[in-house]
Amino acid sequence: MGIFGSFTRNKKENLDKGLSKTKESVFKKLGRAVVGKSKVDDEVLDNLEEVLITSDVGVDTTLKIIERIEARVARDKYMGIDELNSILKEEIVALLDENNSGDVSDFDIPETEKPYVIMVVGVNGVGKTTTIGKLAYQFKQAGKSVVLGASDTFRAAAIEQLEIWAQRVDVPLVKQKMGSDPASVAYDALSSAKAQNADVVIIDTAGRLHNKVNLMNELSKIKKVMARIVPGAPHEVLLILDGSTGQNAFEQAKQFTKATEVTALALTKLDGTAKGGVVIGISDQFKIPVKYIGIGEKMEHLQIFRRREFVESLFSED
Ligand SMILES: Nc1nc2c(ncn2[C@@H]2O[C@H](COP(=O)(O)OP(=O)(O)OP(=O)(O)O)[C@@H](O)[C@H]2O)c(=O)[nH]1
Ligand SMILES: [Mg+2]
Repeated sequence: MGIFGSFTRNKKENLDKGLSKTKESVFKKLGRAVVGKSKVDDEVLDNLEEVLITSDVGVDTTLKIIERIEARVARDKYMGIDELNSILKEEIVALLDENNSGDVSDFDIPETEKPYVIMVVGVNGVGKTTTIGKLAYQFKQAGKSVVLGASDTFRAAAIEQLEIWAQRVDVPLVKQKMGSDPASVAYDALSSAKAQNADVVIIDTAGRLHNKVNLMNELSKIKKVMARIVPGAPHEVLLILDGSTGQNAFEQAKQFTKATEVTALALTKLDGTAKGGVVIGISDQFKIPVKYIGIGEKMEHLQIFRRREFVESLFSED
């Protein structure tokens, strides 16, 4: 197995640990849902529905999952309680596979776009800057050269925070003074990346401006400027959502995707919350793929969202 075996094992351990609060809560509830039962009947299905809804999977996605299990019980005539867990996992993975193409294979970027430009958006405090730092780390590990752009010029602390990440990961940062034009910072960052022949540029943006219209105008202005320097940029607009806010993350995704074009989602802070089920709901309800999940504050605590691994981890006891 060599290093790959232990590498994979570490990732699984990180995932299990990161999801431990959700796992614990889901498992407790599942246990209660089937207590004293030997087969899956209507009462078990009702209880299961409640387990999924109270685990922040969301009503629509929960109903789809229950329908699938019902159909299966009807087809097979009998389903023992001991089979329920593995069938639940199977059906959730199948559901998520339905409206999504394959998982992203790894921290990678298309080689056809150079520099590949990622613009990171989301409301304040969701984990944008932290996710950028973690992404820079992963891309660098994968042998890519990375440039960061501090287009959140709204607060001085925002620029400093990105600067700390740039130093930690050892990648160049392009910044200006607080209060300067975010589009101008993006312009500089892309120009610098081009001049250095860098592989990836990641642009931080402000989550809070005076109001929402201002924010959306700002984002479209940044985009326009980017496309002037690198045709087709931004290649990716990554919306960050705070998973620990459960159904609020859902609402934010709805509002943001209505107001601006988003191409990928990242759900952060899944450690420290029992609301991890929200990833399943969001992955099912939005056409936009969940690409990354944040499971801690450290550099290595960002993972590619892999449906099967995620579901497997969430519904397994250890
Ligand atoms: N536990 C945990 N904390 C996280 C994770 N991601 C981000 N955080 C923490 O969440 C807080 C906010 O993260 P930021 O990266 O500053 O969020 P932001 O969206 O850039 O915030 P603004 O710049 O204020 O809009 C910080 O304390 C981070 O350490 C995560 O996956 N797990
Ligand atoms: Mg920030």
